[in-house]
Amino acid sequence: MFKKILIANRGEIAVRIMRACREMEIATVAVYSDVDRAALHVSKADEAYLIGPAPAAESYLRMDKILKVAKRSGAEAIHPGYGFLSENAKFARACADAGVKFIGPTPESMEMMGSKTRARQEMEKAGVPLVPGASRGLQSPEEGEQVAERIGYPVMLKAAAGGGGKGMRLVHTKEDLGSALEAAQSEAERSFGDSEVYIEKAIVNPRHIEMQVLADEHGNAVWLGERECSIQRRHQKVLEESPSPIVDPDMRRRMGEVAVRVAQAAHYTNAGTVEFLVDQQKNFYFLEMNTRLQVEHPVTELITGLDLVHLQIRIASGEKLPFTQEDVKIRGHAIECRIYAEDPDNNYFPSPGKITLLLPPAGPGIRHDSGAYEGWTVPIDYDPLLAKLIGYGTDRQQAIMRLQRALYEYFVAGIKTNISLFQRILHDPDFQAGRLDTGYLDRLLTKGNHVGSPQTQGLAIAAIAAGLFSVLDPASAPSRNGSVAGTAAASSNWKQRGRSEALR
Ligand code: MV4
Repeated sequence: MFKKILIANRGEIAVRIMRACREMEIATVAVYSDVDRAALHVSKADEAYLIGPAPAAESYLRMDKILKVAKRSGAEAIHPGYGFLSENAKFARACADAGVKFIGPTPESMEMMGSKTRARQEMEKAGVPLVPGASRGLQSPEEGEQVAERIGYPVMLKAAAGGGGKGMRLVHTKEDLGSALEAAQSEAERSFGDSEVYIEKAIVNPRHIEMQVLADEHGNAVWLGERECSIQRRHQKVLEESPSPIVDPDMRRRMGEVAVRVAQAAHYTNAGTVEFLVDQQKNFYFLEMNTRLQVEHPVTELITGLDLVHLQIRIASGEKLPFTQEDVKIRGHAIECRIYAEDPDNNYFPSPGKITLLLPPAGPGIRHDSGAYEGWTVPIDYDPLLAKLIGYGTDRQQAIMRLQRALYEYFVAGIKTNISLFQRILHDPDFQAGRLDTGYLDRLLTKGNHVGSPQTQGLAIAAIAAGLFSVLDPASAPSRNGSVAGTAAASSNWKQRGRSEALR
């Protein structure tokens, strides 16, 4: 087993990985940019190394600098987290060349899944259900028109080197196809340096449901349940849950078996996620495979009781999976809210700045994976994800109730956050009924900008008043630092009364 692991990431995921390492008594090495000097992941690590200025291209994406720190610190493995270098085959190769274990799949698996046409071709061979279309790039508008006649409009043009919604175009008629194809090809060239564009039948109002898979380096692979990820805004997930409201045990098993087939076809090792589009008739189609640990992995951890980062590290150290598919049991329901430093009243633009007050929630069924703390200044240079708030319950209703309660408790001052958005979603009848698809959030946000029910408004105002009171009149608030006795005595009359009555 490794004695020391370098975490080549920042924010909440770096903190989360360090927690797993500490539980496994593995020393941790952090890397940070100069704007992250005071970031939480730096203080949580056993060692920390400055690797450059704020821009990711000069710090968190600098493979050479990260590998130099690995060498200098004696780290035997690197965990890339998500984003940054997590799906960079060149980095995975550079780690291998440097004799440092990359905690993730092989470069070959990454490269297969990085090209969406190559992935389709390999999945076709493996008998994986694909969206009707063509698995090679279109050579001419005429070829596109022929395929579109066969599969029917509307069709979706997609960049082979794209993913996550980048380089996609929806085409409704034959007349629009030629110009759309040219535009898609030039955009793909500009964005990815690869102009290859392929065509699929457009699935209208699909759900995005993904299946977590885990494979060791000895040929064993299992599925760990699905995640409903349809609540997205501009291809950025906002809220995810597991299990999906529409997946029954039989569908789960069928999706899981397909996902394992995908992993085996890719000679996949470590943690990965197979993305599916699901149509209104609950047919599911392979979309793409994410070759990294995902942001939303906690909902799978909560319903399976597994620690995915522990398992990633154990797999990377050469261990076999410590369980079989039959051992995987799904219990309860988990819902994750991605807490972003964004301003809901200003088109969700990033809202960096100093967090002057932070009262995070806790209590039954609440998990809070955060990279933020009171007094920290949220930088403008990176993705504005502050934390993930996950509610767990024995069923979906209890998970919703617990999250609603936790969101009332969640108080952040100094920056704007999207916390209010989650109250709207969790109280929305369509959400509560599980009536979701990838267009859900756009519809909710155009329903009008009310700030929730009178109850949520009243509670929100009460929370703000309490927060401000504790800032404006510290003497009356429970002490957070400095002398406890005086303020505690003054603020906990019930204790005094209890004591005096006890003395009578
Ligand atoms: C599609 C689709 C409909 N039909 N492909 C968007 C990101 C990338 N993962 C693929 N995506 C889509 N591909 C066909 N043939 C609709 C989407 C899509 C989407 C998919 C998942 C989650 C959110 C989405 C939002 C808009 C469009």
